[in-house]
Amino acid sequence: MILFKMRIICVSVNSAAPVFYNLNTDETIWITETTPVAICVFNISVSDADNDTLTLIILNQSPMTKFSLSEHAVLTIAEFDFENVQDRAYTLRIRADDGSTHIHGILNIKIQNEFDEIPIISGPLSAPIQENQPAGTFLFGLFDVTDADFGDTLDYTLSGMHASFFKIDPSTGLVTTSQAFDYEGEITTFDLLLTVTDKGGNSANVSLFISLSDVNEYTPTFNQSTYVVLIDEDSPKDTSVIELFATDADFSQSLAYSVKYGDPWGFFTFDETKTNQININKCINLDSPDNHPSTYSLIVVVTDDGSPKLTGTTYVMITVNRNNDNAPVFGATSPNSTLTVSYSPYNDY
Ligand SMILES: [Ca+2]
Ligand SMILES: [Ca+2]
Ligand SMILES: [Ca+2]
Ligand SMILES: [Ca+2]
Repeated sequence: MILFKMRIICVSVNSAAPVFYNLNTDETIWITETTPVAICVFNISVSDADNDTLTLIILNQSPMTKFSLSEHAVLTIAEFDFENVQDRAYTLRIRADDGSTHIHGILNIKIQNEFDEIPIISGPLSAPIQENQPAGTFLFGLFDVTDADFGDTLDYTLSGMHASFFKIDPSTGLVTTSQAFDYEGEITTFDLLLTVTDKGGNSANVSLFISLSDVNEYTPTFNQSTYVVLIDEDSPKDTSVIELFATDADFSQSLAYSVKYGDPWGFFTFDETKTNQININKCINLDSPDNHPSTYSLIVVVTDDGSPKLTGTTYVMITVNRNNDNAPVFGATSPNSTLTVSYSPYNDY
């Protein structure tokens, strides 16, 4: 009898490839742009009928490398920014390898916008407005606001000490006056606080400064329509002649005085420092051969510094008091001239 000894060797045959359960077709998931780093955004479900040890790798990812694998977990390794159009969608090609066979799966990761960008307010943050403008006047160019978030909308509000004097359109940010203002009134500058809030609740605020500008509404007026003054002949240069007074109801305007008519000789001028005072500019000698008059009727104007400028007028009547500054002289000197001397006997009896 012949006995055969049979030795049976069992050899494992890798007959089954790995199988993805959630990457069989292109899989798309959404994550927000504010997803932090080192967060698991997807768990790959894969099995192998042979119970082989599987190796998972990301073969490639585009457009940038922002994910890694830790066993079956897809992790973020960088931050995202939806406002960067290159940073809105990723494709990961993933391979599962059991040592002899491998399969591929595609994971699409899309980035979802969030309203995470804070509004930015920029200048000039101040603006002038003329007095007397009606309620509802727009204040253009007061500020600019930008918000980098795609599709964000902004809400505008005003607060602060003088907020009630102005209105702001909550959706456009256009600022208008809620009343007319008087520069000659109590308030000429306004302090406001602008707050801009986006859909994500992010807000920014800045101070706004609005200043009222004067309109030249009032003509400067002298307190007298005519001034009368008497001066001495031969008064020296810079002698004060008269001080004139004018007022202007526009707030804090400067007034300038000048002689418009009546002094072609330039005898009179306004003091350089006390600008409402007329001084002697040139000594007046009534006995000069030029035969200067002893009375002067000056038309004097006062001009404000508004735009356009306004002027007021007054009259200054100046009389020069003749000095008895010439002794009588004997005028006839020829040998044949006759000097007549009269004599009035004093009758004291
Ligand atoms: Ca935003
Ligand atoms: Ca955003
Ligand atoms: Ca005014
Ligand atoms: Ca004025």
